[in-house]
Amino acid sequence: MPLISIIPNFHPKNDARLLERAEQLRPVLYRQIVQPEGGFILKERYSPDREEIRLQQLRELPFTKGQNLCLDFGTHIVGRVSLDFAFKGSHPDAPAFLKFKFAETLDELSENSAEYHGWISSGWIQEEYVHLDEIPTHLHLERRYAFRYLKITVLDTSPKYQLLVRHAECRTESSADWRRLEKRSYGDAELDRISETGLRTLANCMQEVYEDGPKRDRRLWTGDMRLQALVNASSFRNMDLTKRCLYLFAGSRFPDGRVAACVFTGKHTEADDTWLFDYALFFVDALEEYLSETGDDEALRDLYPIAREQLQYSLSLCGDDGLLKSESAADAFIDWTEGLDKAAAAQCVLIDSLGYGVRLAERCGDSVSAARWRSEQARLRKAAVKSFYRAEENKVISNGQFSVASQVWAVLADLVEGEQAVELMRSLADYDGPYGMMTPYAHHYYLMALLKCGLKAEALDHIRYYWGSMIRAGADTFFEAWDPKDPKASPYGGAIVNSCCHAWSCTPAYILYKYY
Ligand code: RAM
Repeated sequence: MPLISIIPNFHPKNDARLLERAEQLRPVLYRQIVQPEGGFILKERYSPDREEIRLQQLRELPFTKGQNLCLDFGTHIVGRVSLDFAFKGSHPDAPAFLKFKFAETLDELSENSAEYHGWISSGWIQEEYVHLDEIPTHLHLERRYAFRYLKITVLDTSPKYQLLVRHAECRTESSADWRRLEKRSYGDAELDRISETGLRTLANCMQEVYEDGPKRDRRLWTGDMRLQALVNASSFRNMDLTKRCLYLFAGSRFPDGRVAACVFTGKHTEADDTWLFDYALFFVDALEEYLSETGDDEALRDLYPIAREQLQYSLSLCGDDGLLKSESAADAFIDWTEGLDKAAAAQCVLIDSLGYGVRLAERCGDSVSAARWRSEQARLRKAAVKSFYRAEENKVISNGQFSVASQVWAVLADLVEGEQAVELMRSLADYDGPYGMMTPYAHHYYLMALLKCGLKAEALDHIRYYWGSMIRAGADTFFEAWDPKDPKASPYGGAIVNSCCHAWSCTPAYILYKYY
């Protein structure tokens, strides 16, 4: 179901002091020059059939109308591309007219953008049309791309000349400093590869903020940021980036103080007019997780009041029966699974966040809030058990619906505990019914629930099965949405707009490091 929120005359509440602090924390971007490692020619426009070419030959290879050249940069990168072109034959008497297509994966390379009719903007598809008026020429593309492959299609030259691609390079950008990373090995090639791929995914999303994906949406979402911050704390340790993102969320909010689901951070910082029930609460969790790593007093002082507001607001959406009202539960994200009933999971996110809130309040010496949230947590949990948990079947049912997300969040929020929780999580291992998980984001919380139950071997198997299958499908970085049984699945109505380097999928790098 599309997630589109448009609030007429929306004016976010900006706090100049907090935004100034975020500005001071703007990170340095590390850059590297990367050149293609190989090249090939796609035999047909949208087919994966290809003819390899040797890079040494490339400089002298003439291209003419209708031909294409695909450059392979060896792995997923994020940066700005420059190319040098020359010609063969008579002096060019007409511009060279080119189409550039940047693709994160081979599958994306052979997709036809004209066939995309989904609900998310096709503007995200990384394609450009370029005229070269003077040849030889040096072309620098100012736009930043996320890609491994660059396909250049020669739409036209003229009968008098052919085009030569003399040189191509990408100047990469990331705020992750690889030199800070200690070498890690799990003594197992597959796990090492999964960990490295997770770290590359995170690094390529670490720009001036934690972007959800450097291809799309290229912005800061709370749900993604929380997971990125966890992985970063266990790897690159750019703690100022986490702090900056927390300040950005705090610095531009809904007029009533709610933390927006995402923030635009271009020239001006501006909260998006999208609010998601669970995402606002992840601000609370992420703040507590950041403080437990840093003990940063300034951040605690500045941001605790905002975290408190989020919890108070969410509690105000619960009825006297201790249940979150249905319209508020529907405002939660949870996962892209079509038709998912979110009542149980959303309530559990709140129960879980109240625990983070209690720890924050204790850090601040706010014993009144700590006591209130402890008792609210118990009240909401009791109501949730009564309403959603079927003890005789050991299942959580949300408005008549069984879903993996409801079970996972029920375990994370201690609705189901001990042996029951273990049994419930074990029963999900082979689950293949409706309302399963659609994204690595949901699979992350599934892993956390397994680990909470002490099911370490099962969590490891799942990492190998799920994240391993992305690698087996050719991933250099982990994808936004992935179903091993349906590789073309997309929440947007077309895989061409899926992001194949998506921050919320990088967490095995953290889980392996922390638990194994
Ligand atoms: C998409 C992005 C982002 C996610 C939101 C809810 O637009 O994939 O990562 O957080 O949805």
